[in-house]
Amino acid sequence: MAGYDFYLRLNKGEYMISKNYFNNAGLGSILDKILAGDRLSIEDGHTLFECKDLTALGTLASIVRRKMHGSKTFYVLNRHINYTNICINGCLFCAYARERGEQGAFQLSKEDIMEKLRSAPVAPREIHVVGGCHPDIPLSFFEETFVSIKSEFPQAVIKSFTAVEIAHFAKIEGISTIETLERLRKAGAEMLPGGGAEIFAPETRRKICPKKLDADNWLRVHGEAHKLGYSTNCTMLFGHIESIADRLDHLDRLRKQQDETGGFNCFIPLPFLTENSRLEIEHPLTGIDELKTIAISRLMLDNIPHIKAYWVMLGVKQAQTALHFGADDFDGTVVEEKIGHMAGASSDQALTRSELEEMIRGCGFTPVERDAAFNEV
Ligand code: V47
Ligand code: SF4
Repeated sequence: MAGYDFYLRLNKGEYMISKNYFNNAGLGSILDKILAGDRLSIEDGHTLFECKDLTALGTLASIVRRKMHGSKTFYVLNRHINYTNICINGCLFCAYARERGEQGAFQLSKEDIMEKLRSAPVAPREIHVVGGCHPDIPLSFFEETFVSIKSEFPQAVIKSFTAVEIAHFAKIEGISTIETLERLRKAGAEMLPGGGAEIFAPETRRKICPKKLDADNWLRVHGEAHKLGYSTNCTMLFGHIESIADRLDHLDRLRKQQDETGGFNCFIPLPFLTENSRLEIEHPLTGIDELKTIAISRLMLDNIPHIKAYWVMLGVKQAQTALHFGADDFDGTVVEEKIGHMAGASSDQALTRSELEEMIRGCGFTPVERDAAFNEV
């Protein structure tokens, strides 16, 4: 394979690319594909995971990230609302869920939700609503709540319910997931968050969340949402008992779904936090593995525009580093978060606009405030 050196100038980033260096790291042909804009195969994904040269991986992911977004790093003024932790699914990894009547179980009323929104330090542009699969909260509760939210916070986009919750509501109401999505859209929902994807590979999924909606149905609900005009996000929970092949299978399924229905806006790689979990983990996730997985996600998901460095789960410092490994979004103010913090997240509950901007600038990027759909504001 020919070795040569060249400068690559991309949207305010300049890279000295030595082909010999990438050849020696075993990544020469992958560099060629990336520069040509060609899709990476699952085999390429394995080569990337096997590569020990973290700097080479980071450079490849940064090339793609710079081509797509230059030095911009996005953030949003958002507010999370976790409306209940009562859940019938009992996923083994989950530290958040409780059974009804169990100590620590909670369920917010419509007034509780409105009060939380009113007390947010700044008016949110994105309201992220997710919770457990509660046995009997009717869909009408959310329809009424969303109508009130939209009338009091018309500038905010409601990003609500994982595909798992959508399928759960459909089941308890005896209606289709399409009808569920249509009713929620009419009430004001515009986006679906990416949770509930966990890991798609059936055998591993059965071990970590046997009662949860399966991969095909998770993807089907997102496809239906895309066709109804929702834009949606997607996630992958990694660093538990899954294999590298499971991670690559997961990324490949998301990429195929995106080829078909095209509505995924952002991918969020979620490193597994182990506190209060019933899952036994043999090899705890390392910081290196987190960065590699983020970089490889950027490289494999050539058709998903954004990769989120979710500071709540990664921790702020690792989220900053992730911006040099392919991530271009820093999520947002969040204000109150329970899912990660009940699992041992050591990050703060909230960040302010100026903290977000300072952190982004501090690692050499340009902060850009966005709305929920990634339009610059
Ligand atoms: O679905 C649960 C994960 C997800 C743990 O769409 C855990 O913009 C790590 O999906 N350690 C919910 N992760 C969070 C989520 C999300 C967050 C921020 C933004 C968006 C978006 C989506 O959290 C769950 C599950 O995959 N999770 N427990 C844990 N112990
Ligand atoms: Fe319920 Fe979600 Fe926790 Fe699973 S991960 S137990 S669906 S709250």
